[in-house]
Amino acid sequence: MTSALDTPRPSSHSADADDDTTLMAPTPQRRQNDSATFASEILEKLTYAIGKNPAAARRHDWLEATTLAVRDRIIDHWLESNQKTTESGEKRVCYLSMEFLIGRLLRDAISNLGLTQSVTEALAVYDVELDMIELLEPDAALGNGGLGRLAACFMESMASTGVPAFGYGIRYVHGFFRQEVVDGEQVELPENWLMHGNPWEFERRENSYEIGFGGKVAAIDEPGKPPRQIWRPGERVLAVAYDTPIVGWRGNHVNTLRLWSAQSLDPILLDAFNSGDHIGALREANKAEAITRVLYPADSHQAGQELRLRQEYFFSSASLQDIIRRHLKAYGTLHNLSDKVAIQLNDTHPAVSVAELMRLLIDVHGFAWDEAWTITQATFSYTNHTLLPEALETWPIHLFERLLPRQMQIIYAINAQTIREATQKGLDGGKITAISLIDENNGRRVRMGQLAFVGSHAINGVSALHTELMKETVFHSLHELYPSRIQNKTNGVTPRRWLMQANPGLTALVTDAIGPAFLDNVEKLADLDALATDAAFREKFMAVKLENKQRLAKVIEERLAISVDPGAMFDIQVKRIHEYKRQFLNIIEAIALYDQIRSHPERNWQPRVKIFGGKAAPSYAQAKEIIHLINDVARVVNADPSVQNLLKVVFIPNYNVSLAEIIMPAADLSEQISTAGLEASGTGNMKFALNGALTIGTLDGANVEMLEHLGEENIYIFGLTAAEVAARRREAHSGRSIIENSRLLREALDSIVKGVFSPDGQERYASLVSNLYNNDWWMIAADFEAYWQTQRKLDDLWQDTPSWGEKAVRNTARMSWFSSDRSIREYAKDIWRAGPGAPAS
Ligand code: 26W
Repeated sequence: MTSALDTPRPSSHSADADDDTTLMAPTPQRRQNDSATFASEILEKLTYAIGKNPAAARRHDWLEATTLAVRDRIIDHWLESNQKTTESGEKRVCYLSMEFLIGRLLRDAISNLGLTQSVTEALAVYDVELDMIELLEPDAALGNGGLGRLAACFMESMASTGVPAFGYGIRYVHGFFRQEVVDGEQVELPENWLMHGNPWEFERRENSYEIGFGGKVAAIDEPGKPPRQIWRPGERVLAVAYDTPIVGWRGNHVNTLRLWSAQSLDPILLDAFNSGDHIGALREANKAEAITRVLYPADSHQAGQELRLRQEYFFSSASLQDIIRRHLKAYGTLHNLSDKVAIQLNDTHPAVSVAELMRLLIDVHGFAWDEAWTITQATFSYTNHTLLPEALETWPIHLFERLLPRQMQIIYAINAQTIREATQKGLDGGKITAISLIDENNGRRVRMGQLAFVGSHAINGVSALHTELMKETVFHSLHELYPSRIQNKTNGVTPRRWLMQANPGLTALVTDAIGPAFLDNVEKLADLDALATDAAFREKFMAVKLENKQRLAKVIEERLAISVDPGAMFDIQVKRIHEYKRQFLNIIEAIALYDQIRSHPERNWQPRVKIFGGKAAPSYAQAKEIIHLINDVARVVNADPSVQNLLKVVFIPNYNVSLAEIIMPAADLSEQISTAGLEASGTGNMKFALNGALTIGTLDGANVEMLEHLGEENIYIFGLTAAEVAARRREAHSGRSIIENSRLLREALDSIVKGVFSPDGQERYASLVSNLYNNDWWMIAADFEAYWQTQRKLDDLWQDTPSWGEKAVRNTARMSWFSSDRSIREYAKDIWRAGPGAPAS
């Protein structure tokens, strides 16, 4: 165990056992990968690791035996990767993220190691199907949505592109809640991914660190030495590391996802226990362990709870102590830290790291302020994922001071230094208020965005539009002060998981058509463009789509007992439920369509299945009402024989990574309809289009760049621009006159208010609807007409099968730029200066 709380440590080599030594095998043995070897190894694992023979084995035992056999291969590659990085002294990237939404790992590992065929054949020997057992693996839901999934795609891409990296996060006992729909409403149930153990993780007790909270700061004035501050925490908990290997494409490189678990320091030695108060002692242990018990289920609203701040500091401090220990062991000094380590802050959740690294450098390792600051800024960079004011983290000063008194002092000092610099550069009072790390207007709060910004050498947005808006809005004044710091890094998704694994049918077809080069270089997908006008190819492409739709239709039938026609257009919106994402706009359009089909049955309507999925934050009342409305509408529409073959509405409960893997390949139409200026990037938009769905979307987030890459004839853009939304908001826009002038919209809203979909609850949606009349903050009324018209254009296109098919093929062909490999290469080159091709340091 290492303590960096109050004992100044000499800059010397540590004797701790650690990952580098445990993972330093002489020459790892290479196992055979043929199916016979696999079959015998799976049998051996079943027998000796699980203690069963094939006759007694349940499906879950086969899953575990298979996982262990595959894991052995990964460990071989893992050892090699670690050894290579340690020996070469290459720079490492440390990706600090509160969330890693990794989903299931078995298919990912098997596919990246090229073992799919061997493992399938090996299991067949025992009459076991890989496709069946892999479904039993829990979906690791250590994240809410886009930010967490991006971290998972980035980990996979760093391994695939050979960037040596650690992902650092929290090992939540309970991940994101499981959603059920009962009587149309969301019900939240606890998630229990560790229930059957977790064969992917390795506990590393030797990598444990003490994390302090509370207490006091003492000034120490020793003769002949400069006075210094020492933090004496009132509480300490232990952070224990759990490592999961992350395998890159073809197993060329394996990185580590290191998640921290909180444990009480030593419950047995607690005074309470000694005095016989066992319950009291357990209370202490419980309090410590509560830190990593559950993921906060909020993706756009700051919870503001003390426990959340504890989580943030806990994993930040543990990660930094770990980084420092490894660095000291290799180099014996921290002066060159930023040459060897790049730390990426995934949003502001780990932003307290800026103050914590300063504390460790100054108080523990004896650095002077100026050098500590230079090292800190050169080491950190920060990604912003949202401009929503309610999502920008701030903490009340009194809470921060009580929990982290020394870090608070350091933040004040950073603030004073920043304001000095701004004043010297001639910034006026208003601008100084804007850059201040302390918000003086709302009961004095620490602004984590400002802290992350000033502590970093590079700050990035996640799409071109979002980055420009960052410069104009939240970070306007900081951008003026440090004009070269903000840069754009448009998001991406890993083609391994989101094309090759999720869509084996399309992968086989593409391999057949253009050869396998795209597997290693996704940009080769562009070769498909030439086939978009080839009728035979298009038909095969749409036949694969149909199979994927049949697979989804089966899931819908099994889970919801709703039968949908795979020949209908699958129009899908899956993502967190939020007002700005405008699922409400989508369901109003469904209602208007329902009305129109019934009043004009003679028109040439095209059959559609409107599919929704997503979770609402448990405390977000409006989002939950929207889920309720979708389910209410679904019940009425699906039971109405007059629209039977033309319209179905489906809400699939418990949207998660595993469901996404079934849904993305099965979409004809992808709904990306956020109020312009509010979706930082979106990554679902990329997964859908890569799998050949057309997009209906606003000029928001990465949709803007998708338009550039796809060409305007291959994407359906509608609605107000970000600038127009901002202008309307300044003019105190309301929806009333728009609604009064649009019969379609008015009638749809009237039917909601009249209780057509909620005969048992007439008032249920009154406020949802009156918000549109009185305010229309999210521009739903404002964009409705354009949305409706664009949907009808898509109806027309649907009838023209060759044209639809051509556009679908072009979507797959032209989406390769949105690979997270491309994002990672840009980060590596422009921000981290790490990875293949980086200058040696
Ligand atoms: C403090 C509460 C909280 C928690 C999480 C506020 C905000 C967040 C995240 C920033 C929410 C999030 O997941 N943002 C999404 O990040 C994706 C990856 O960059 C983007 O593609 C999405 O547009 C963005 O909404």
